[in-house]
Amino acid sequence: MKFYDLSGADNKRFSPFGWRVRMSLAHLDIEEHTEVELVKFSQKDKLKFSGQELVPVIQDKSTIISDSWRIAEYLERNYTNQPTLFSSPTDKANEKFVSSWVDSQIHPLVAKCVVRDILDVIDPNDREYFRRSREARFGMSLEEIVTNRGETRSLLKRTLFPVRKVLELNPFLGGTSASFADYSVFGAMMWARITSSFDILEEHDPITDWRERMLDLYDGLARKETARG
Ligand SMILES: N[C@@H](CCC(=O)N[C@@H](CS)C(=O)NCC(=O)O)C(=O)O
Repeated sequence: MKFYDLSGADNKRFSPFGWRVRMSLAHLDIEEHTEVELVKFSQKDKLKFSGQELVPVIQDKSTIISDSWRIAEYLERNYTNQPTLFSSPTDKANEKFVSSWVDSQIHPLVAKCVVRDILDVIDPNDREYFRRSREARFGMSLEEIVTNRGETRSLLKRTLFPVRKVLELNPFLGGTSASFADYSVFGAMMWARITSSFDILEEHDPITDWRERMLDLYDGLARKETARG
């Protein structure tokens, strides 16, 4: 299987959606057996075969799948006898809720904290495209987007309230072990960790302890990826 993941300069893998897939592959114990093809913003030609322009993508023999949710469904269907990423149809429906909530409510706030810093960790050839596309999306300069990121972090803390409530009762969003819901929230944390020295979580937040547990999973897979100090 080949896994196409976004990369910055120095092979930095910071895509939140890429992290969902990477953690799912590790969950199913196939991460180490997967060939990784890194794709920079200016290397979209590498994705032509998939008929679209976004990473992550996986190619498994003749099967080509894009979109982290659809990839996870495929992996669960084909690489395990027993469903574990989404343990039951009810869980799966709830995990779709969580991943969509992260996409719509958490990612915009994380972006408002780190989008300017991303510019520094991507390939110099990608910077003009990144600045232009993100400034068009937000309707202001990258520098303006991240002004007041202290306030954005407070809003993020309030928005993460439901995550905190689950983690007060369970070590993971998946209950006793991590599931796709954990990988969805954690992807956002990795996005910030690799691209920025600004910590998007405040000290003494129980979510920080969960983040440490997630960094330790699968022999410290995520912790091994260099954080931006
Ligand atoms: N819904 C997709 C979203 C994928 C996505 O937005 N990927 C971003 C990287 S995080 C991308 O490829 N961006 C390329 C670009 O902005 O040019 C998923 O869950 O995989």
